[in-house]
Amino acid sequence: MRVPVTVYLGLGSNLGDRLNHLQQAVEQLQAHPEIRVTRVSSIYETVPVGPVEQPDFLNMVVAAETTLSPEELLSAVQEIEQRLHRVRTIRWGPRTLDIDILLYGERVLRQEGLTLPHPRMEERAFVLIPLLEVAGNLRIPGSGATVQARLEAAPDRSGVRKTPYRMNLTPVVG
Ligand code: X6L
Ligand code: MG
Ligand code: MG
Repeated sequence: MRVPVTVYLGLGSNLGDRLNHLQQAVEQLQAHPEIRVTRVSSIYETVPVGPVEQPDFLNMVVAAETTLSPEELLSAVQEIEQRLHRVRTIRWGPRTLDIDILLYGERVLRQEGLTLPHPRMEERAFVLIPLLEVAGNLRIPGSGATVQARLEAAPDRSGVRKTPYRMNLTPVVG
């Protein structure tokens, strides 16, 4: 039996029915037999960061426990992205659903296709603001910085606005 690990996932959508995409994503994560969603952040509307001009995002963070390995978790979230019709065209371009593994327990990993902690999370308010809600005093593995400290230095803070949208976490018995 594998010991469950606490993971944090960053979710984003900026195409189509963005809220529905996030809701479907959380439901599909929860439906996975080896993933238990434990906390969901508020939902934020965020100005796009990066080199591509694109629509505003909805972003949120979920905390979960999983017995999947990092690689297995990556496959699971990529399957969910595919089911939500993610099409990979422009790098860093618009997408129906993006699920990033931000943190996998205390693990620091540099593999092709999977870097942990997520390589850009420490400078992105659209990740750090919702992460702070679900992981208050956490220190980021590797750097040892707190989420709060990184947030104070994040350049895109003014582009992150809390929405009144709320994810319903349907409890799973068992
Ligand atoms: C130079 C080159 C400067 C690349 C910045 C920035 C690359 C952001 C990738 C960059 C660069 C990213 C989201 C987003 C994206 C999102 C919001 C990325 C991946 N995803 N903006 N931009 N929310 N607000 O989820 O983060 S593209
Ligand atoms: Mg992303
Ligand atoms: Mg991604």
